[in-house]
Amino acid sequence: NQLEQLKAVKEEMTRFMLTYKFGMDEMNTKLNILKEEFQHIHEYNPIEHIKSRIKSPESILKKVHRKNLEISLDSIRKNIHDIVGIRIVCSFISDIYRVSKMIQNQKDIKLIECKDYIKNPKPNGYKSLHLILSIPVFMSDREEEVFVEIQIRTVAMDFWASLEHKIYYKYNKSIPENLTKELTDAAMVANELDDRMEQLNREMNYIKEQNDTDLDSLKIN
Ligand code: 0O2
Repeated sequence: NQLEQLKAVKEEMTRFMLTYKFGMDEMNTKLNILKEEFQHIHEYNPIEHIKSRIKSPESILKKVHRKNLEISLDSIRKNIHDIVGIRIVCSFISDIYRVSKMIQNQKDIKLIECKDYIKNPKPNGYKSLHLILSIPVFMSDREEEVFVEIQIRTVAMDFWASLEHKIYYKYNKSIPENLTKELTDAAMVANELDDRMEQLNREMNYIKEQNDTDLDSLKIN
């Protein structure tokens, strides 16, 4: 009888994790469509690359413990919003908001929470736009809303965050003070690079628009 019970729990866990995989697949399909269509229409791609992952059952349980949550699938479903994590890396800051809007404009996607660490960076210098979304997943006998966390950032923000993340874990979550200061300085440099690249991109677009207008007037004449 205990064996039967264990089998049932295992089956429930597998179904639970599968639902998140489907949610991730669906969101990735949506993002790839946006990416391809944008490239086709605007001859430009605001998305540099996309990475996605599903939290392992072990990390989910660690978070349950850290947040002192009730130990049940229902409580995990309600309270842990980053079982599916997708990171979108863009070239320019303006692309981040453009992509975020395109995602939120889709009818079946609900915005649950938006944390704008670009307008309000973390004290260490961390920047990114975080969206918690819910997306419906249709299965053979039910429909389920799945939470997905999307982090959208520039190449420079991503470069900084991945190094900071490595250092954070290397020093067991307490980074020495001199490194903290250097990381904050580096975040400022990354920030400055983003601003300059954005400006250059604006100038390039302006010149392109001018050229297009000149060409159009040539066609009319
Ligand atoms: P990992 O390994 O990337 O998954 P939460 O614990 O998610 O409920 P919080 O802190 O409100 O609570 O979430 P927030 O602020 O939205 O941050 C969640 C994720 O953003 C983190 O996930 C990181 O991926 C990223 N992040 C946030 N702050 C920092 C930072 O200072 N440096 C770096 N490098 N990344 C950051 P995890 O689960 O912590 O880590």
